[in-house]
Amino acid sequence: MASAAAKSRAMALLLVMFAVLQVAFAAVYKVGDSTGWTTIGNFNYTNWAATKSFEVGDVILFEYHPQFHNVMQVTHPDYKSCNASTPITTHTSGNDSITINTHGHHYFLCGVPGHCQAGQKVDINVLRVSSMAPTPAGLPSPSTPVATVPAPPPSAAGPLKASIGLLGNLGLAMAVLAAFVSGFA
Ligand SMILES: [Cu+2]
Repeated sequence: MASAAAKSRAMALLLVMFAVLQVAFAAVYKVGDSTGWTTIGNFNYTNWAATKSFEVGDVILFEYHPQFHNVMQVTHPDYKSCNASTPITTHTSGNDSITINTHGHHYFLCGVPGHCQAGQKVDINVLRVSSMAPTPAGLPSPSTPVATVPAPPPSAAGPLKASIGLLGNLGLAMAVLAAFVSGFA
């Protein structure tokens, strides 16, 4: 008969394995593919994003000429109105890798005047159902106000539950979580 301590060690190991798997599964998406991040050619970044299934842990790569463009993560209202005056974060290297750490929408635009209006904006939306990745504990997620996410109905979803969601079975995940938590109780 396994002791509670042995059980919790096993569960901890399981979580580590899932974390490792997540690293292996994380995808890198270059925004605009071969076009990159630009206003030239009126690339449709909305259509580009619509063909992707983003997951937590994925890396969004913006490649552009830093003299002509930049990348700003912005709020939903600023995304809609192309307001570049109050960005959450700004990237200017021309080769910016941004790791998506949370579910929901992540709004990016080019802050150079006129570029967002010309379509240089993209919404990286990580759906809850498609994302079974672990959420790093203690990581702040200020960029994605839950209130702006229209879709899935609120559930008891939390970071811990998400961290074992790779099982693809919510019920099993909850059971494992319960065992894991009780192991430490
Ligand atoms: Cu630009």
